[in-house]
Amino acid sequence: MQIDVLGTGWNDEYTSVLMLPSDQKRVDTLWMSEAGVVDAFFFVGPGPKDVVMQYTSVTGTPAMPQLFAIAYHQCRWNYRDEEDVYNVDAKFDEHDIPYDVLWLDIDHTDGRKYFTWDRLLFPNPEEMQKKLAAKGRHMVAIVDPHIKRDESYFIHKEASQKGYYVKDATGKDFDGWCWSGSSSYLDVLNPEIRSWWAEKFSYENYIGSTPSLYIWNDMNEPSVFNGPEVSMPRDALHQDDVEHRDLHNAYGYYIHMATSDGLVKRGDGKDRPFVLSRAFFPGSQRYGAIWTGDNSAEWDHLRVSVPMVLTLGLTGISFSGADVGGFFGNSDTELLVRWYQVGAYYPFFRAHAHQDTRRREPWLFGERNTQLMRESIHTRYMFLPYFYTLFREANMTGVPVVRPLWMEFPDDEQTFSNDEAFMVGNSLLVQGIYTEKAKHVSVYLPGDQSWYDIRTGTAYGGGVIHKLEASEDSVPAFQRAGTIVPRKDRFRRSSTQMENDPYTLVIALNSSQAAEGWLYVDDGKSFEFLQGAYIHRHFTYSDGKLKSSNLASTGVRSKKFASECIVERIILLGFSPGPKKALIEPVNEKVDIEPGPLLLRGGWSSSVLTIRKPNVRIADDWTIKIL
Ligand code: NBV
Repeated sequence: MQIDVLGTGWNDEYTSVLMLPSDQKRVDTLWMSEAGVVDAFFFVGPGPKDVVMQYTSVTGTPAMPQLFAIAYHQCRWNYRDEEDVYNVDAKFDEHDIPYDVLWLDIDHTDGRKYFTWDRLLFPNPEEMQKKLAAKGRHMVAIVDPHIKRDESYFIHKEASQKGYYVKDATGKDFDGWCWSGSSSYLDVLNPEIRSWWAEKFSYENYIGSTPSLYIWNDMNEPSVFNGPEVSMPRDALHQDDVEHRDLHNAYGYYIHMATSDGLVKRGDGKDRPFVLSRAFFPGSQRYGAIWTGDNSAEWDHLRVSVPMVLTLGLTGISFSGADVGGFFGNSDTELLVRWYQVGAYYPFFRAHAHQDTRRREPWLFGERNTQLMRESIHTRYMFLPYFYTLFREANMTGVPVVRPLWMEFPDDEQTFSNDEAFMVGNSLLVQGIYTEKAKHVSVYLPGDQSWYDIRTGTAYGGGVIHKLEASEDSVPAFQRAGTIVPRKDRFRRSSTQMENDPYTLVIALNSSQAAEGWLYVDDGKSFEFLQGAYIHRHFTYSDGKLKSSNLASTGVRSKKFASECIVERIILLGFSPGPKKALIEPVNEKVDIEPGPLLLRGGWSSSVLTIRKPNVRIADDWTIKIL
């Protein structure tokens, strides 16, 4: 097996590690590096979470994204023109499907000169972004790093005059072929050139951009169609005559860094950036999200997306996802639906498709399939408070948002080779369905505690493989006993419109009749959380009492975040015999506990109990006694 340790896509193996087969308990490896000095760090754990924490203490923890960025993204190469954008946007509303971001691929530009617009197709880009922003929606435009060699293009003119391009071995500006035709590449190894690039994202420089526009860096390996291994020649020269072979794998990282800095600096510099990148390097997690590149509409590509996303998480890159639906080829409807069902749990949830594929927005496959895709997207929106809390955990500790089962159950050997199921945080287990017309699906539920089906509330034993009927409605997902998961159950057009909505807490008891969970909330947008403007709660259930206590630092907090949001519903799983009343303290009010549905639009179940309208504020300390 050959592992491309620092590979950034394509076939570029600049450092390879060969794992040599061995029957013994030890593993031998052979390390080969094309150039440079190998820095080896050993992270001793002992647990898998400790290793990731130690690794990200060296390379950096993931940036905290804006809330919108972890909601659903709709992409396609290409949304053709403004009319297309408005139609797609309107259809989401018509079909009652939330989405947060609409993406523009390379053909929105004037001749693939990035930072420009094709004014015939997009005559009023600012107005277009503002119209979507009025519904709390955002847009993302692609900005690739190859610069068209066209004297009338302001980026090229300035870059060539300033001598900012990577040089070929003879010292001339390197000229390679990419989407824009004859192109040159900025020498982003040089900090001066990175800040020049960052400046290009200011509203004055990027004409037609507004505060709701964010960025996608593609082709940043960098891709050079006529170069060796579709990249830059190894003897191309960067600043101080550093050869490309010495930094190839970091090229994409530097572009990502400079783009992300540009978005921080534009305007009043208050908002967190969002930049998606295809190429990455250790540390890329500090600059934004990564996707797994050009996959295909095939069942195996759906299957492999899960270990790919899990592996990225283990390398500190927790904000990642695969193209939902598969980039190349036409997805059959069942595959597309299953992909939405799994993709709804990727940290980065975006549908994307190649320009040669048939259109595949969620309403194009008949009412039943629209409903199934809508439900998957709704599931993601429902769990947004939980996801956001996990993103903050990743931001503070490096522990990824989605985790292999063995990260949560390191003592359970049965989890070691299972990469078809995964954990979202410590509380949810998701099992993908990766075959056509599956009648059954086997799910291994680790540990010795129960698991509750997130749709029905049915309890399943831990430490057992369960053979379940495969439902077309969803992939199997379970809440682990002993956890409390925060949700928001009202569906709006976009995540930003859910800001003031009330919460639901789902408490799943373990065999000691206890559970705990967390909720992190801030303005979802700015950097003020770094100065203390956030709410961080710890929910515990034990001795018949649910308590909400403050986790936020009690030290000096120069900024505050206030929220009037309340908890509108508490769902109890694993309570038997069923209690009838609850006492809310400190207000001393008694409320009823009734049987009820686990999901707002789901079936009714007598094993699920609900405290309706406890109306406690998420910002406050309170206790609810189950009587
Ligand atoms: O910009 C066009 C595509 C993009 O849609 C895709 O997501 C990238 O991975 N891009 C690659 C270049 C074309 C690939 C065939």
